[in-house]
Amino acid sequence: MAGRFSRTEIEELKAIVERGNLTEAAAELQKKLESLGKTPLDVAITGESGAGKSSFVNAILGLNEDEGAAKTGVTQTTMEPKAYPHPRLPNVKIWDLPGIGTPNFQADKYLKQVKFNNYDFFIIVTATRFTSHHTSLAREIHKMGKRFYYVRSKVDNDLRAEQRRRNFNEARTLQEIREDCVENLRKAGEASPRVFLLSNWELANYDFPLLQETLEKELDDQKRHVLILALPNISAKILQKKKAELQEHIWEVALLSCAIGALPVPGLSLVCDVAILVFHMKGYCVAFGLDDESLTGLAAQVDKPVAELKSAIKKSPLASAITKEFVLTVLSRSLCGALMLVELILNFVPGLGSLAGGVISFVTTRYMLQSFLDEAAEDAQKVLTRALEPRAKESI
Ligand SMILES: Nc1nc2c(ncn2[C@@H]2O[C@H](COP(=O)(O)OP(=O)(O)OP(=O)(O)O)[C@@H](O)[C@H]2O)c(=O)[nH]1
Ligand SMILES: [Mg+2]
Repeated sequence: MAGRFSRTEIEELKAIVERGNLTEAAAELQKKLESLGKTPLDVAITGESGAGKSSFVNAILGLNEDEGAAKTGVTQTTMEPKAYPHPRLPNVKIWDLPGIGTPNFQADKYLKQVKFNNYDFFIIVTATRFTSHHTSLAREIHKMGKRFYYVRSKVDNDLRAEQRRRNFNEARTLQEIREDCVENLRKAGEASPRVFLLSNWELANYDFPLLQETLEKELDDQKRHVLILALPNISAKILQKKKAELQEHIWEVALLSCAIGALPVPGLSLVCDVAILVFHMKGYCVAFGLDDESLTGLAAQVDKPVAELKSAIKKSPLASAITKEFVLTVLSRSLCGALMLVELILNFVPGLGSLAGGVISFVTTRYMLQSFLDEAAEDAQKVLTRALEPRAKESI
């Protein structure tokens, strides 16, 4: 709820105004928020040739086979890892590593060659069975103090083949594949194997959500934040996660705005720092795929006209339309609601009165970002629903 203040928020607000040195507080908050947005995340995808590494890179980044995507179906001969930056978050890179299939494969040499230290974690992919190449690689990765995850790709193929059988049961087939993988891994020397089954064509299904949750649990706070924002917008659950993650940082942005707003800087907007709002609102749109590039990519993926997806957007503008002028217009509309909250908080914490400028900034920023986040999340869900709807001719 936009109008409610938590105890922590009020305590932080009091602390920041009581500390007195607002320039320092603003600089500190600015640094914290900037480093959060710029934290690098480097994910290495490895496995034998044809396992579906390049397809996984494209699926995770939401790239289509045309511009910027990793080439699939072609045999790689190079030993150079290739970086695929996230199309909108340049600090996130997925690395397509060379195949590991050569008969004289040596895990330690391979890891040196691909500069293992550059990656936050490794995903080891197979489309068939796991062998000693995979496990020796995993052991070396572990020795280097890094994490790895085993992925079994192309399960859509396996399910399709099994569907022809009379007693087909999807859950049972998946369980059989999982048990088979675990057994291969045990035989190849892995003591406690954990395998994620997925299809690069249907990332929202099978074990990808579980892999994603596991990664979130095992990454530190900053990297988790970056990972969540970089995830492809393929399910309602991912959209909710993004919303919660962005929401968690609203009050920090508002505190920054408070510290700036309380400073007697001539010429600075009295109500709040508009540039901060522009920056974060644009960020929300990009995270939710409410920008031209993401919508065009999604339209190509689901084979629908981009205008059809755009028509599902009801409330928020696209990232490119968020300008200072746009924010000022919304501000003048929201000011009444925000000022009522200012009054509420000033009555609630009387000592804050002396810093009315900062408090107004805090409340207005928080109010604006919260309302915008709610609307952008709602629109993103509408776009997703529209993208996943069966096409008109199919529903006849
Ligand atoms: N059905 C199905 N096919 C897939 C999947 N992932 C990849 N493929 C297909 O498998 C083939 C190999 O995929 P790539 O992504 O090129 O494999 P790679 O591991 O990058 O191969 P190299 O670059 O040779 O090392 C391509 O024809 C893909 O279209 C999947 O999840 N399901
Ligand atoms: Mg490849």
